[in-house]
Amino acid sequence: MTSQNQQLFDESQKVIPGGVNSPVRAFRSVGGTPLFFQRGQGAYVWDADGKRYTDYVGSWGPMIVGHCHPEVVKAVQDAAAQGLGFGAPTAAELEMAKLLCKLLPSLEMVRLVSSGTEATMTAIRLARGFTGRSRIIKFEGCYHGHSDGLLVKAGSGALTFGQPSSSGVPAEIAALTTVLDYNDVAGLEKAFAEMGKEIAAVIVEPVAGNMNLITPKPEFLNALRSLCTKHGAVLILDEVMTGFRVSLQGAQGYYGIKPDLVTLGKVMGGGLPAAAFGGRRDIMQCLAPLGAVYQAGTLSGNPVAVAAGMATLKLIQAKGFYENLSKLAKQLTEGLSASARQHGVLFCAQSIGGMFGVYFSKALPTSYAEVMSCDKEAFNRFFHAMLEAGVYLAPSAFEAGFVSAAHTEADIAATIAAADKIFKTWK
Ligand code: HOZ
Repeated sequence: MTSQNQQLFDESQKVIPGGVNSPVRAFRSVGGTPLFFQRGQGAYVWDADGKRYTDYVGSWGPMIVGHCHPEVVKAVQDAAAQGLGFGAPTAAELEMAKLLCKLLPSLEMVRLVSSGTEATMTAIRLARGFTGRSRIIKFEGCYHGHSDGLLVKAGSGALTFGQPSSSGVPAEIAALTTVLDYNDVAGLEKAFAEMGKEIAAVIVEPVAGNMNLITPKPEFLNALRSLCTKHGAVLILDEVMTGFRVSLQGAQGYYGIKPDLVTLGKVMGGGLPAAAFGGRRDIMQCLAPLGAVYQAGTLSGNPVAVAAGMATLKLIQAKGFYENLSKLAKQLTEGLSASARQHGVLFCAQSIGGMFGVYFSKALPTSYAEVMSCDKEAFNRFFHAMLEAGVYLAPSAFEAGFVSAAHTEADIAATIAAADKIFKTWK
């Protein structure tokens, strides 16, 4: 009998390109039929065939308190009952702006938008408007949404399909983006020495989470900060993924680095479309209606999305929240690594806060090149075996994984046991 997932996928492909509304969902990297989800509760999701999975994707990061947390659902219901959207200011947006500025000290002012792509795209425009310069620097394998100038040697789905630079991006636009190697201080210094006066901004994922997971070397973060300051370039930390994920103060708090602009999304929307960018007051004041840099959005600050985000931001401020989250992620990666070691499988894993990476390689990768040399086929086999065992990992070797506060130690132990069974007979 054809599974419901398969039937839905067959039909979807007739009316939706590739059958999906975002490329990595198509399972092209790992092969097979994508799951169509019916519902989620806590740490679990159920597919169209009614099969339950322990979820380590968490909607690609937002579900930090688990699916359908009662307080988030109630907040959404209450907000929806008051009006789905006004396209006008609300008190709730002000509350969210104040809370974001309180939690992230680098935010002196913030503007709400609807997606991470919008946030990064506008942060770049703002940096260009502020500096009067055009060139931007990004790092190979980092993903900052799908605006033209940022889809150059990008990570996530772009990387997954071997097309890190998208067709449709004019060469003239791509030429304004300089791509360097992540964690390469010498490369960064050279770029600034050669064209420091042209550089409007450097945009970086402070923990790279769209080419699997790569942590930053402290000297790399220091060089980013000092070179941007020295040359008058705007340092944009893209914390869409790491914001409220690696710690309550994001990666900037975790590593103690102060950006000029920050982009946020995912967790701050609690699963609904809310995102933001913000930072130094003198830069943010260049935005319309105060300044000449334009940005707008009918859905910006949508009250239902803001309600979901605020309820989530309230929950993550609970005492011990990040200690517990980090402990769970660590238990997972340490347990998987120990099992692989015991069975002689070339595998390693690491976590930071509530995000983690698993690699079929001898050592933890620190660069794009090292991620690319991990055994992708081994990951794909592991992915499918885990899926069979009821564990949902990101369907690509180039995406980070996420745990939520709804995962229990028993969930983690069951996941490790499932992997152990697979590693035992691994060839
Ligand atoms: N860009 C997301 C992964 N890093 C994927 C989003 C999606 O497919 O929903």
